[in-house]
Amino acid sequence: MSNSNPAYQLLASQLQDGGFDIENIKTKLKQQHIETPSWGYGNSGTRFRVFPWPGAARTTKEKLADAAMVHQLTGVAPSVALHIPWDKVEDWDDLKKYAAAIGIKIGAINPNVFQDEVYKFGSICHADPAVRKRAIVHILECVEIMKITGSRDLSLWFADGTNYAGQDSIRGRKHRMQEALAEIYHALPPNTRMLIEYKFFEPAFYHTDLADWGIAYAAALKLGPQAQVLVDTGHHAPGTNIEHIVAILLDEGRLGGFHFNNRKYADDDLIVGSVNPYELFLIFNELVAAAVSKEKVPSNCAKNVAYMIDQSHNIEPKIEAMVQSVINCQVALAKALLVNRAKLAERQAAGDVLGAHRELNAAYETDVRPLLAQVREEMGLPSDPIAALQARRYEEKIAQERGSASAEGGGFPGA
Ligand code: PSV
Ligand code: MN
Repeated sequence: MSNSNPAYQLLASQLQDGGFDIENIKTKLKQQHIETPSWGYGNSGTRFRVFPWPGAARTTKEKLADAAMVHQLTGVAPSVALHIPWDKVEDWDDLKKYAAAIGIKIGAINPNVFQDEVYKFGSICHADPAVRKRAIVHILECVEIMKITGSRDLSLWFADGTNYAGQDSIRGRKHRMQEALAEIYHALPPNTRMLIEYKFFEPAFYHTDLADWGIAYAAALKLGPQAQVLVDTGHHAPGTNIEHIVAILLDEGRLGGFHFNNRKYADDDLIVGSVNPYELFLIFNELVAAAVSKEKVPSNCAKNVAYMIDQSHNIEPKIEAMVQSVINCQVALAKALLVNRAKLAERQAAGDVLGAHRELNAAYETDVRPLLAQVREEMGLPSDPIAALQARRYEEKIAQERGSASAEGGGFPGA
């Protein structure tokens, strides 16, 4: 284990002087786990155009192979989320074996109840019981898939809502949703979870049935402890204090997971931490604070959070974008681990408003790149995953092998 990097040595000695346990920090960074999404490896686009990407994955196995490459380069992305039916295969056992052979696990299962013609007016909130039934049957099929793949999380997002005042009964739709969720909840195997994702608008423009964390939380509370809230960072109105939501959900024991991405104006799947790295740091700060808290945080909530990326890249090289996303999450966690919590608590207790703020920002302003390079070296990984990706010429190789699939091929066809 070499400590040859002078920048790391300087940082390590500063941290030791500041009372930090550097080995513990490195262990936490080595244990980080970021799940990547299968749909981030296929073609994707906006409502205006899907640009076919050379080498974009065309099949579920190709998506798994790309996810395995991201894991090989970063060491902290050992699982991939699937979207059904986009990733549906005939032989699930075969897919599971293939995943194991290339060193990747199948993670969260995401049902899709938003693309069929029948879902024009919604799925589980639809006024027609036959449409609701169809959505429930599909989600129950996903629960069966989870049993084969060994997935812990059923990740639910509904495009349900209305476009015009008076279009449907808001409370009526709420009751239909709760009834459907209860039926699905009762089919969950033990030790699995239902993650309920909210989104404040789009595709519905007047009201969305699961618009915010309060609605998702109320639904989860009624269902039981296996139901938790999923925070997609892109699904908030500009200005929303996401770290506040994270802190509250953690404290209530109902934060189930994240869909990481970034947006400037509205949900648009930009690389997490690219527009607002400070926000990402503040989110990780709440997670670390809850994990190390001496006060009781219910049911080890912070330790069981599923960290997932939900991004479909349109103009960026897909593997490089995913590696960059994983790195940005590592940077945010590393900085959050460098918050001097004793000093911060001291400043807070003293009512030192700006002193406390500066204490938090001191961690954010630390250059953690030498620390992460050291962690990677100790894990037997390339110290610079992007340089390593480029040196391997993986994206060129898959572009030659796979060519440019049609815009419809194997991915998220865009909003
Ligand atoms: C919806 O915008 C969403 O965030 C949900 O998580 C979907 O499953 C995902 O994007 C892909 O469409
Ligand atoms: Mn999402």
